[in-house]
Amino acid sequence: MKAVKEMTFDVNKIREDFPVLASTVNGKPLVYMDNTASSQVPNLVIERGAEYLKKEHSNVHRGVHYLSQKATTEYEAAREKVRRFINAKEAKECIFVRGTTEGINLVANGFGRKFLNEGDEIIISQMEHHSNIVPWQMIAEERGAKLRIIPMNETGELIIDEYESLLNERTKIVAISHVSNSIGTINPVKQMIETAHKFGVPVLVDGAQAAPHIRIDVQDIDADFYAFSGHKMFAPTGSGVLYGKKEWLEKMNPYQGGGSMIRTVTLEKTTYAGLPEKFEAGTPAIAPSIGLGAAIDYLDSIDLDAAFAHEHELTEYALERLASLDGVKIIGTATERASVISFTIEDVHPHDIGTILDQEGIAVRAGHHCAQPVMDFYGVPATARASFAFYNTKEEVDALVDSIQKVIDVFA
Ligand code: 7TS
Repeated sequence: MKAVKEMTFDVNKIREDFPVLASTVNGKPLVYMDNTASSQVPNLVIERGAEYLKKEHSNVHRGVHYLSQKATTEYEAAREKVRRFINAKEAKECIFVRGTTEGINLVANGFGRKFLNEGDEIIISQMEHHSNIVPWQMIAEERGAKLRIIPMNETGELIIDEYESLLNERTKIVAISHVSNSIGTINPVKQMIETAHKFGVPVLVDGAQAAPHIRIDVQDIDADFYAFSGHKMFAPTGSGVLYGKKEWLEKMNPYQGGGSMIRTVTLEKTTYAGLPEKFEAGTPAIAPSIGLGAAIDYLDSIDLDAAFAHEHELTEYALERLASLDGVKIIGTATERASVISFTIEDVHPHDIGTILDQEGIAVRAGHHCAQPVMDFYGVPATARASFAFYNTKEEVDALVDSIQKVIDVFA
């Protein structure tokens, strides 16, 4: 009989896995609520990184000696963990990159230089992070293509009817976020992909904010490309993945040229290696990628569904408590949302909110969150943003709300 995983989630026990959470900042216990920017790292990942550097470090895919083979085995084992984590068909469809930004640039260049021509159209949305806007603007300019934008409504949801009317025979690719980093909206990507496929158009999903908060199944949503960052899902910086369907990756141009991505090189001509090497020029981020594999091991070791349910509860609780404060406005009120809450306080600059909260030991981000078009849409220069991971607690939300009340009092 298959063992049924017991549903248990003890947040205090989980917190013991993340050493930084026990620290103090400005004499107060650290309340870390900037998980959208970067999440914290559990002991298992820290220890795996140290073990690799102490005992296994070498370059990959090039040595016959023991250490190089060991590093290669571990690096490729991490790729297999990624495959399982996102349910890709084959590990070679999972390209290790430095993060979401590099993954999207890889597709914009590798796909764009091959398939985009004068007059072609690329569809993105109004709520994208700059890293899912700028690479498309750059390649559109280079290839004479045009960007078309899916608008959103006041609650921060994409207007799906408008999306459907943008798709046509000139559309060559759609690039949309799974979860918005600035307002937390979860977009109906499965439905949007199905619609694009009716036009034969491939879809890239920016999963930077989905990978740490919802279960990813690239085959179920039928994504053609899916990019995410390790450092937002409990792994070190410098790790990330671009998933691509084999059929597309094989047809695309390489993004960068160099060692490891070749089959043969003469001074006149180069032929390229197969997947995934074709897209991993030079020495890859070996230690961070192995760290990402360890982060997946960690997520496998906890009750992830219960962890996500805990995050959801925290978000609902925080939204309810924040709504009771005078002068606080929540920016983005989509029904389907992840644990990201953007807000403003009347007559207080978000940077002042961030600074005062920091004095209380509370880490939030203040700024435009690399989503200036979203700020423009709401007519604000910036917001303060609290974003939770499963290690945050209700008591921390209370501390956040109490400190926001202090901000309001200071500026009253
Ligand atoms: N896409 C989304 C939706 C993101 O939230 C981010 C980073 C990126 C792409 C880029 O990821 P990177 O790992 O390549 O930098 N978002 C944020 C944020 O919200 N605050 O700091 C970084």
